[in-house]
Amino acid sequence: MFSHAITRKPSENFARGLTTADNSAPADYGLMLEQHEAYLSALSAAGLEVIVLDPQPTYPDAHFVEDTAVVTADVAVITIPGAKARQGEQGSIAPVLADFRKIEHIQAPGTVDGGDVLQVGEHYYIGISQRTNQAGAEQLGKILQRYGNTWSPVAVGAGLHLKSGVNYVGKNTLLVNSNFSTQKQFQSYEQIRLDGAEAYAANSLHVNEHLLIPAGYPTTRKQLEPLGYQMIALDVSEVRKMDGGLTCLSLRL
Ligand code: CIR
Repeated sequence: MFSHAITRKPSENFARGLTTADNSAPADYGLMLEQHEAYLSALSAAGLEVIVLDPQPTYPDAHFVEDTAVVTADVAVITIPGAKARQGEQGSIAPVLADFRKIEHIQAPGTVDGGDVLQVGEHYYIGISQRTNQAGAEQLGKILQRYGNTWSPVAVGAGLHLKSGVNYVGKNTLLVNSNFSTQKQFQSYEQIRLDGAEAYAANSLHVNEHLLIPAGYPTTRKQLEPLGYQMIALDVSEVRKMDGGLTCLSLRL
């Protein structure tokens, strides 16, 4: 069970963050704040105490706090995000996490984005992507092993992060889009496979007995219903314009 979530209010210049999306309308700050507030309420509804850090205008992507750390039951590993423009975001996360966990650090030249790290029980899948390099994955894996966990690398061929395409929703089940459904390591799980038009919904967030899902994906919602969780659908249009999703906006602990 998670008891806390660490989040950060988006800064006014959040639309200057990194994106590959082809946005017909630029991301809107007012709407982004509304969507972020709704996200915070959903985390509270899932039983979490929500910590909201101040905006960090120096880093327009800094509200995507998930990328700055990997938190397990015993340790918080502070990352070095893979994108140059984001390196430095992690500095202000470490002291917050130090209140809850022992702290370890990824060292250069290693880079890791938390969005590439998928936890299933005590095993961690670490995506090797444009953001997480081999050195970073190996460092993280070694730290996780020291704390009694296991890990394995997964090549992220498409999409920004590993968790852009696959998430664990409990009950031995992965929510997975076509970028990862045939991945060998994921064949031993039950899979809820998302069709092409709903591929984005793979970035849903399982917290305690709740499932936060992006609004507008009716087929995915139906596929998830048998799991029996309380589902909360959230509009994340402005988050998506900046290549983000529901998992990226918080660190759960
Ligand atoms: C970036 O490109 O780094 C941000 N605009 C989006 C990060 C999304 N984070 C995540 O999926 N964990």
